[in-house]
Amino acid sequence: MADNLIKIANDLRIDIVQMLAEAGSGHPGGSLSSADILTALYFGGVLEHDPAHPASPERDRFVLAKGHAAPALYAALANAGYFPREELMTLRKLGARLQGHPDCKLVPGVEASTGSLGQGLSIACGLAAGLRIDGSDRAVFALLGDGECQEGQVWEAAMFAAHNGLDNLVAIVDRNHLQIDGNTADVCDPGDLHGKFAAFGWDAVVVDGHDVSALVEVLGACKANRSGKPHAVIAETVKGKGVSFMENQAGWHGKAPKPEELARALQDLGASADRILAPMKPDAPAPLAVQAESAAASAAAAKLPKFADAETAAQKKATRAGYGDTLVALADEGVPIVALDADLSGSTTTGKFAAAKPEYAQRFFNAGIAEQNMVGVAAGLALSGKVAFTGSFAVFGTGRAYDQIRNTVCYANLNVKIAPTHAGISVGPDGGSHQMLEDMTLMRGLPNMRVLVPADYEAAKAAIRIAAETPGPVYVRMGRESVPQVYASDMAFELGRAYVLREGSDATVVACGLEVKEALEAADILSKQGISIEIIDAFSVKPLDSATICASARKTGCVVTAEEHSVVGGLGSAVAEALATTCPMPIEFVGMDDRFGKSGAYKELAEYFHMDATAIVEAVKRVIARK
Ligand SMILES: Cc1ncc(C[n+]2csc(CCOP(=O)(O)OP(=O)(O)O)c2C)c(N)n1
Ligand SMILES: [Mg+2]
Repeated sequence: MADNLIKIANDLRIDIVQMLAEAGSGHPGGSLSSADILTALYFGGVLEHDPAHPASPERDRFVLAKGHAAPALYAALANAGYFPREELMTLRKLGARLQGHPDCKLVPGVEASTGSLGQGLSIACGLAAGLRIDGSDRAVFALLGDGECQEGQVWEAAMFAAHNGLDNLVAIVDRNHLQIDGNTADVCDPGDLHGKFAAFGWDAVVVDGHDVSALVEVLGACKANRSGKPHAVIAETVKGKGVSFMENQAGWHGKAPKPEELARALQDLGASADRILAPMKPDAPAPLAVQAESAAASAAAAKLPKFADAETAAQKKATRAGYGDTLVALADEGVPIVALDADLSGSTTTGKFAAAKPEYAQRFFNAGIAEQNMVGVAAGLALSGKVAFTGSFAVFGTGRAYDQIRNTVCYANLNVKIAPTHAGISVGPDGGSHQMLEDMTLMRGLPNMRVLVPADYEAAKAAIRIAAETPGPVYVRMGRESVPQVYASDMAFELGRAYVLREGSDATVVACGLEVKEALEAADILSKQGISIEIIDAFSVKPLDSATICASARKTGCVVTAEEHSVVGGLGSAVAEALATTCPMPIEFVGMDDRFGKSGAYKELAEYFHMDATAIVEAVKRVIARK
């Protein structure tokens, strides 16, 4: 068997250099260093897998955290039979499934989309936790680079795995001692990785990463050992292994061989004629589909909102108050909810989910103060079929974890719900560091992400429910402040809808979140002055209900937007984009004027920063004057 595995590893290397030469770009060094590890996993009997059934629940999972080594993974998958080997020659070309970094939406056998280093171990943690929830004894393997171990998120994940006793998880580090800028020891020494993983509570072992038999034995033993600790395998390797002029050369990290270099590489690897791949063109890429969010919204029948009665309206409640309870209700109905938090579960109310039932406690994960890992773990849980909600304050839940939300969640269109609380200036005395005013900008810019901004408690509960029922990523923006209730408990909310709360003729005010109550107050003030405004609650900021907004704008001839958020990139921008392309007209923006917040009470801040009803009144007068 050992000879056969050695031949397979060599075959993978032959494929790697050919695909990279054909692509004209990519990463040979770290692909070649990991070829023996992948051989042990896929061909040495370590991974339980079936190329004919890549989604079989009976499979072990493998996450290529060092996603730039995609050529090695693709070569392993193709040679194992997941797709035709000839397709390897389409790598990195327009129309190809084989993207420069692994894409789990496109390629059978690829478990997770990776490429932004430091995130794969978190995803693997989520997968391992998901298997445990499902009562499966399958294992999860992740392959990391040694330079990658400089990412703090790796150690967040290491702490999480040990804390949760994920003994079905095996992290393999491709310890080739090189990264882009040179030796890992010179760039920023990751040091004794064996000692570090051991200190984090892992079972750690060092192995020769080019001895396939030893790898099979060690990896198999890790998989079998369920002693309560996760497993780290530090595989000592040589970057560029197998191609003489690439070995131990940092310069060959991310450079494709030229034709004469390919010939030398193939000679080094003793490639026989039958292993040579012919150039192949991918199919033409599918034509771009129109991103028809607003079209979908316009198709929805106009419905009148159901309002709270006066008594209910007077009972103020925070939008966040219904979050945890709604998660419990959804789980009770059989939705496979998992909830995660980052040490704020009391404030966000996700703790209510954990406390509701012992089995929900098993489906709740406190990542500690580690938002990046929290989002990565949520992604892994989503990949194992769960509907994953993450809680934190908006500033940390979006800002600290933006790259994780972008590259791990949205890129793969995973069923992760980013539902933080304490957005905007209503956080009050905590001050500018905690007053998140750019989250809508960040979230609405992300492909696949939907953005819901509830105006009250009922709308927030509905938003959580819609998020759970909508496949893919959804952002729900909740606040800390208690606000009057606008809606009745039987109001039916929909994704992509805005609601006309007051009809009027002189100006349209489009508000969201806490600004809805300010807009309602402004309407009362203005009506006493003989000015009639139409108020729209833009519950769904993305997709935006541009049909409802434009219809109102055409009627009144001018628009004010109001948001407890920066005027850069949030609701105002979304409405301006919609109006500019369909019915250009005067528009004024109420919101934070491109600056940070300050400590103070919410009411004081709303007045100071011109985000209160008075500010809306003034903006309405300005915009009417411009008609
Ligand atoms: C978050 C992030 N930062 C930077 C990069 C760019 N990058 C790609 S590969 C690489 C070096 C990786 O070195 P290592 O983890 O040691 O991988 P290997 O040596 O196995 O190729 C860097 C910095 C990235 N992909 N992700
Ligand atoms: Mg390295």
